[in-house]
Amino acid sequence: MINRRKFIHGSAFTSFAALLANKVQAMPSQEIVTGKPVVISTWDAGLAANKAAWDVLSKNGKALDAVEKGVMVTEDSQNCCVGLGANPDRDGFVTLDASIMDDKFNCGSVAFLERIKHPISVARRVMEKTPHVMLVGAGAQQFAVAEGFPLEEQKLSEDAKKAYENWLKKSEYKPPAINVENKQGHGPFAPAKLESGEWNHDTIGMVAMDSFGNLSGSCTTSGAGFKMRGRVGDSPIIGAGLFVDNEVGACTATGQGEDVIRVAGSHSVVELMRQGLSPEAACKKIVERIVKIKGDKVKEIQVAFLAVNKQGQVGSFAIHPGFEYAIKNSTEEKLVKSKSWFNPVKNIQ
Ligand code: SD4
Repeated sequence: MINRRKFIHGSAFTSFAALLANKVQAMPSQEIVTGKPVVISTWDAGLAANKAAWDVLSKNGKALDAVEKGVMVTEDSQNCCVGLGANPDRDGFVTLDASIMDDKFNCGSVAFLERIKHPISVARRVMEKTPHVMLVGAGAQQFAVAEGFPLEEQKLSEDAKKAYENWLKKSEYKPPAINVENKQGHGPFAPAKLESGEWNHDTIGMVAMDSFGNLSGSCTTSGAGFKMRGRVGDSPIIGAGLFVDNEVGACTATGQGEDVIRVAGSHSVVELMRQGLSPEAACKKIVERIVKIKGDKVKEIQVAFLAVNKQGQVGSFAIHPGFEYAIKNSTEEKLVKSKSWFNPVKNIQ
């Protein structure tokens, strides 16, 4: 169990006022300007996902196809907490959320979907084949099966099984304290350390600009581990976990979905970019809004936004240090550490 002292950063502070006083962002804003096409996605799983997206983008493919193909890699991965092997809800069932949005405000999503391997592709079918934007639960599953998606057996990964058995001992839905020193847990979304030693996350959000300059985005997740049955996060909610306006830019979110939803996070970031803010500045403003709303409780949650604007400028901002994103274009392929509202903390016992 992580010691509470571990997330109190540096000097002692006990109140929200003190928290505000300690807020620092010393780093100069050096946003990455990329050529098109470009793809960016959340966390380190984004590296593999970006490769698949790049296969599409580098052949003058559409951003929409790229963001679907990209996150399918993550949904497929046995070592990942995004797809069917992920942490279950508190009743032991894996329930998945996903959304997709193109350059013409077409969008589709699924939520509380069980036993389907590629929720992102079901979300795309919702967008393309139904008059609706969102299908949930049994209805989403029924639609997926009718569209030819196989109904899989739920098979928790070994890591998820262990985590669930461990959770059952107390059966408490209580976010673990944040340890900003390691891969910086983020409430109930603390990254899982896999047997392989890798860290993993339960969400991937991806936005891309293709060689025609068109934007699209996708977001797919198993949501919060051991959540209440029926809980849906921000990822399938257009405007919260994902938003694309082809005239302005695109944004995706990760972290505590409830806090992303309450500020219509991704939509708010895009609106600020419309007003002229850079992607990083826009992400920062919405993080600050959440920080203000949460007061002292901000210590317990992580939220991060990742955005690209129409000029190919990329930026992100998180509440806590440790959020990273993967970027790929014709000249580079790398993980970038995000700036954050809290300072990076070193050597905390
Ligand atoms: C959710 N935003 O369901 C997702 C979880 C997440 O990294 O992003 N985890 O609230």
